[in-house]
Amino acid sequence: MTTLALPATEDLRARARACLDRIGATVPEGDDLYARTPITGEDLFGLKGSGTSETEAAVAAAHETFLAWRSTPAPRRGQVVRRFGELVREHHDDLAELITLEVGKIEAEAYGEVQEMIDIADYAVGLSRQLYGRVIASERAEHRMVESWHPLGVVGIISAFNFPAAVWSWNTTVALVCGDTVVWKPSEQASLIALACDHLLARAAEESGAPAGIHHLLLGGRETGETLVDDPRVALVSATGSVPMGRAVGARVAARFGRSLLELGGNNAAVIAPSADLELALPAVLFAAAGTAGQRCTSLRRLIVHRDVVDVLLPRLTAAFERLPVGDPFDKDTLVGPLISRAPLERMREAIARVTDDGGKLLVGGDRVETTAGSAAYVRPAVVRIDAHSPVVREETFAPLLYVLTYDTLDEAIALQNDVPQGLSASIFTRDQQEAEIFLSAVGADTGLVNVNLGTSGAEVGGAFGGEKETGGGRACGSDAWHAYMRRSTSVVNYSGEVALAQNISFS
Ligand code: UN1
Repeated sequence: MTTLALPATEDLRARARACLDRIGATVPEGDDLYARTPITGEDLFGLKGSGTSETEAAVAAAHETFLAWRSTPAPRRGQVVRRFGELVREHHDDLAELITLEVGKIEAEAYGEVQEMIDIADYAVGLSRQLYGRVIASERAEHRMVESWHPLGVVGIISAFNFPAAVWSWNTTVALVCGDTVVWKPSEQASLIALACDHLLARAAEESGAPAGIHHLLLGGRETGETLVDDPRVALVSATGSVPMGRAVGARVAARFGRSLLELGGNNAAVIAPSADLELALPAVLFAAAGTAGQRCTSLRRLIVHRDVVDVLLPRLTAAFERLPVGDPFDKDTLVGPLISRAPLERMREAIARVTDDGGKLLVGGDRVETTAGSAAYVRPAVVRIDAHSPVVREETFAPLLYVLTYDTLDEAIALQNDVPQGLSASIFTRDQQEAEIFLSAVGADTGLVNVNLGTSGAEVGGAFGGEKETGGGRACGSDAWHAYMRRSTSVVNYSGEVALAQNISFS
């Protein structure tokens, strides 16, 4: 087996510097935290972080700005997002390159992530003219009942490394048109991308006449996040990350009666029914399981295959996994880049060890790819055949590890899909319409995203994105997810000139 040759960290540092220069962002150098590239696993820059007093000052400034921003007409608020979208288009290549450099996504996927930023910006601009309320029939004569939506306040965003720019954009573009201001604590593993996004938004604000204080970036770790989460001026905390993180954030925010929007782990399954078109299912499964090196919250973790097709599907699937090119994400032929760090590699190996102890069988992959850079974490995507009821299947391992389980009846497949604590995404591959409808119905998959004849990942921004159970219940992106970023008021106007109590009460 040959050793994977990787570029020199020195060159990657120069590339990162050049991207940031073209974008116009400056790096606050210091030694509080380190920007790293997973391509070699080595540090790029030492950074200055935000301490407690900076965090508090950012929230105070965001709150101060909110008091004026909330009265700016929503279509005008949309102008800052429109300009932001233009700047993202202009710097599409630079942002994508930075994403590849800092989180290791292959170029096509990094480019796609920036496209997702553009898509949500377009969506939010349209939304800025559509923050509709309702008129509701009043039970009283000559009374009008209306529902209005008003800006909520400061939105605190805590984002993960795996969608370092798009998930922030989902939250920020929508929050801004809703009249909120934003304080963002990105993942420590994606500070450079955050600096780039923050700079482009600041430029958009300046060029569209919006106040600079609508957005604040905090670089830092857990402590910075906790200060943000506990601040009563932060009306909504939108957090993406692990279930333990969400459990802690949700409880702390609830304790002060704040609102939270949680996008946590997934343990997503695809069902391969006997009638499935395997030509369609195979590439979809491959992308969902091994794309982004298995580091999407929507990544496919469990393949639930009908017993009649498993022997046909498995050899083809394992052969396809075997051929997956793992390597430098800047290499055009690479489909699987590095893991973000050594930690998920270790967790993947532990999971494989547990599975094999439990009677499961590793069919392909799972071995670390030797590289010229010792700290990098490249792994061959793995497929494991395992008993459907093995406890390890209920856990999410954030790495390219796919469990294959078998089933006999659709009811059993649905029960298996639902028998995990997480509830983000599920799909079924079938040509049987009745089966598809049942899978989508109230007695079907219990996830927030449910697909037919496509994989579990790669949702479009137009729909509401999020999931149930330990995934946290939040919804971001399109549809009516903007409601989470606003406060609702119900108002009744009496134009009858008379006293009329609801429920026919007489009080005279
Ligand atoms: C995530 O992994 O946190 O649906 C977000 C998808 C992307 C977003 C994933 N649009 O896979």
